[in-house]
Amino acid sequence: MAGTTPTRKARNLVIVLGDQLNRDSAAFDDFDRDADAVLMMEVEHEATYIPQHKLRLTLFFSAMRHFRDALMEEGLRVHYSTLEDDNNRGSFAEEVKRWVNKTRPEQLIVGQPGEFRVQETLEQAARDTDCELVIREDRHFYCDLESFREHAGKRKTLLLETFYREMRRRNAVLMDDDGPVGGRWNYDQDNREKLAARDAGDIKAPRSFKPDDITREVMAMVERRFPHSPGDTGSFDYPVTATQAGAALRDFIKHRLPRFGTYQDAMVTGEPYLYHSRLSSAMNLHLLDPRDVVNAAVKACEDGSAPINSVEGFVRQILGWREFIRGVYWLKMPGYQRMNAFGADLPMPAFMWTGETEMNCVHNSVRQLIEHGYAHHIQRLMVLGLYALLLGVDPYEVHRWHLSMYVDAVDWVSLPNVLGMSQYGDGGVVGTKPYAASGNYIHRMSDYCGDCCYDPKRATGEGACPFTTLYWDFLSRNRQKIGRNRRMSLQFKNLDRKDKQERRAIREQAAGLKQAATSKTYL
Ligand code: FAD
Ligand code: DLZ
Ligand code: SF4
Repeated sequence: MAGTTPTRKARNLVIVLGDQLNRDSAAFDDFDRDADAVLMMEVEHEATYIPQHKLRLTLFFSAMRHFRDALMEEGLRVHYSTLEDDNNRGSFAEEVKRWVNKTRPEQLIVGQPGEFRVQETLEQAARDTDCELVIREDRHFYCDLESFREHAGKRKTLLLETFYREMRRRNAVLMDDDGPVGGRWNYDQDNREKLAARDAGDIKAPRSFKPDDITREVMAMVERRFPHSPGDTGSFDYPVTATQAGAALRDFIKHRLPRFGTYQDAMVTGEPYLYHSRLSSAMNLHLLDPRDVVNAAVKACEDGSAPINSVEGFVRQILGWREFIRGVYWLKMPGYQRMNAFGADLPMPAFMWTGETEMNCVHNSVRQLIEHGYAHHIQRLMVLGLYALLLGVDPYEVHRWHLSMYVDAVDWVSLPNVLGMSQYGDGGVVGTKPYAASGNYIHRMSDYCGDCCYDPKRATGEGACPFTTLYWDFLSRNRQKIGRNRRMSLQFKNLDRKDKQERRAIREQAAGLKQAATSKTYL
């Protein structure tokens, strides 16, 4: 099936955005097949306002087209603008106006968009066309925005742990009466093992989905229209339908969940996924309901096929972090995107787009990102994010780079994770301290340093690890801002052990690194 339903007047025009591909969305409540129509728009602007990874473009367009076909098979009236339609005006604003003029609806209805910018655009388009826009709560998430606001309103500072326990109680997840299953709320202490490369090779990789005709058509279109975008469509194997997403979930629960917890922080050269789920893009496009994911993990714990440290660690990511991050986004936008606690202003180095650097950890992580549009949490936080933080890159630029490079990035989830958690640009809204560390952390959790020309222990001189140099420089530079944070006292005590001469040498070496790293930029 393809294309779009013949145009006639609609009562309600229900807008479905590229990350809203769930049929049980509130936008479809009281949908009347005889009177209402769906509008889906592929638009050039969303693919070009920042450069976008070819895998990300393929994922969105292919999943949208599959969802369109499923709706049409059900008999719903769907107006679908493909990127290559001659009449396509190229942006949400202009396409909404065009379709409102054609169908003359009484109301536009949309689920809560995943991006503040898009919400504002739709509101403006509605005003311009004099058509009422109804924005419905996004039921995909466990926590509605009002409940998060209430949670935040009762507290001076936000803390993931407090929110997460509230969510566990409220949703009766991993609870025995009023206490946590297993007697502990948190198994993080058990979840920090390093993994040897020889053991990583045996882990079953996530389910791979062979592109069908629709996906292949999209891949060709992406290569044709966006030849200069990062990456290559050839390696595309992500789930693009709810059925495929369900299969990916079952595969994870069976093969990787049992050891997810123990090795969740490990990094191994050439092994992008390890025990991770690779479910983020399916969830973020709403092909997969987080409740189904959490319930499947809890069931694995109940039937003894996965231990509590793994199941709790995994549930914490979804019921805790994912919901918390979304809550912060809508609580703090639009001001949040301008926050920059350290006043960091450097551009993103070119090698963060190409991987052309001698830092083996960065090289490997970026090459993997180019190949799969994916890096796992610790690569994001403690390699790529850490490098940008220590160097002093503008946190909003890091977020924009992140949106460009990752298949699972949508504004609501990328911004608080990148600008907040990894760059501490929000001054401590998401995290309680900056995730600042030297090359020694990477050495402890990966095999990258063994093949690197730098020495993670050395901060100065030839062969010094740039992470280690920049780490000490970062602490010295930002002492005024974070020196009193009690959770960082040990780090500052260690800095104080360095004499004046050493500190000067660090400062000079760091200045050289910054100069070299930013002398070439990509954009
Ligand atoms: P797993 O390790 O298997 O985790 C399971 C699920 O938990 C993920 O699929 C995801 O849905 C959820 N999750 C875990 N941590 C977080 C978190 N901090 N915030 C939200 N959800 C979380 N996740 C995104 O989905 N999109 C992003 O754009 C994104 N940007 C990030 C940027 C940085 C700097 C960091 C540190 C984290 C970011 N995350 C983001 C969170 C996390 O890294 C990814 O969700 C995860 O790596 C995706 O791989 P996975 O599905 O294999 O996850
Ligand atoms: C990421 C993306 C891309 C590349 N293209 C489209 C598109 O053509 N149409 C669409 O509806 N959504 C697209 N998206 C997702 C949007 O950029 C944005 O993240 C969501 O609309 C937010 O809800
Ligand atoms: Fe990365 Fe430094 Fe280790 Fe090299 S030595 S891999 S740059 S942490």
